[in-house]
Amino acid sequence: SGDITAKATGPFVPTQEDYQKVYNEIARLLVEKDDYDDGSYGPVLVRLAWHASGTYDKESGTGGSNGATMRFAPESDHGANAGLKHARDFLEPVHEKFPWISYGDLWTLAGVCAIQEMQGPAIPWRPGRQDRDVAACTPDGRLPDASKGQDHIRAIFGRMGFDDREMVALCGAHSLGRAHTDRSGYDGPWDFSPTVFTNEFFRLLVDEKWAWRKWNGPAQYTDSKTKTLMMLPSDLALVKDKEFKKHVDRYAKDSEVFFKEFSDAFVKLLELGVPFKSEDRYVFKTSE
Ligand code: ZEM
Repeated sequence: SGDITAKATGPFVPTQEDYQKVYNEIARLLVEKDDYDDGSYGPVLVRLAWHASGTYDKESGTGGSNGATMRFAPESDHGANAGLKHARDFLEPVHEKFPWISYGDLWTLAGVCAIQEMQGPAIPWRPGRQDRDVAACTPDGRLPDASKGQDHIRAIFGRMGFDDREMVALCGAHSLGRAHTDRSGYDGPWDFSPTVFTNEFFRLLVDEKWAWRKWNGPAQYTDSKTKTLMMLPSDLALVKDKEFKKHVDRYAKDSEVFFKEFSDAFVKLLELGVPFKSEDRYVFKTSE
């Protein structure tokens, strides 16, 4: 009888189908909770997945999405993470419904779900992150500073193990969402469809005239035509730097190439520093 008991209460091993259920629940909540920003929590979920992962340091092997240490101060209070509580709180009911999933897996899966539901590319994903405690929090300063240029971008993303092409592709996520004065101090969206994943960020970078915005906030650019869009100094660095600009031009011209190269780089980002047991990745079904 001991055997039978062990079988009945043995550890729950989730399957792809179980993770698809988590995906579906996040997708459902994205539709249900539309009273936020431009009508979607999608962009801030993408930013949560990115900031959870982008702390990775390839030399020491520390940081990354394994551990989900942004649950704790001091990491939750790092300036770069201002506002991400909205994303973490949005996902809390999902964790209550599926308590077997680690926060690291939940946050990265939510980033994948948000991108796919906002009409972006498929992002193959695999589970395996384990939550760690406050001692694993990373030091402040590992995420990029928007007031800086190409050298800083190369230093920060180089530390994670990315090359120029991947850095530019990843920054294309700025087709989503907006900046908030009460978070980063910056203000406004990058394009006219902040809840749809497109290559518009690159197209606008190349096609529009960007001038310093005249205001009391931090130095940022505004488009000369409508004065409703914005670019960060770090965004403009992508067209000021010759090597970066090559990729900006490629992505501005060809949305398919951008989608493919973004997906590859985002898969890599979400997996930095995670000791996976399986090679198999899941491609989740997007909702209708
Ligand atoms: Zn962002 N990002 N980012 N980014 N980001 C903001 C917003 C968003 C930088 C940055 O300083 C800022 C990547 C790269 C870089 C998103 C995704 C990704 C904001 C505005 C700033 C200041 C925050 C606010 O006020 O709410 C810098 C300097 C970057 C590199 C040089 C990469 C890589 C991303 C994902 C792959 C997203 C989706 C947002 C919008 C968030 C929202 O709440 O709407």
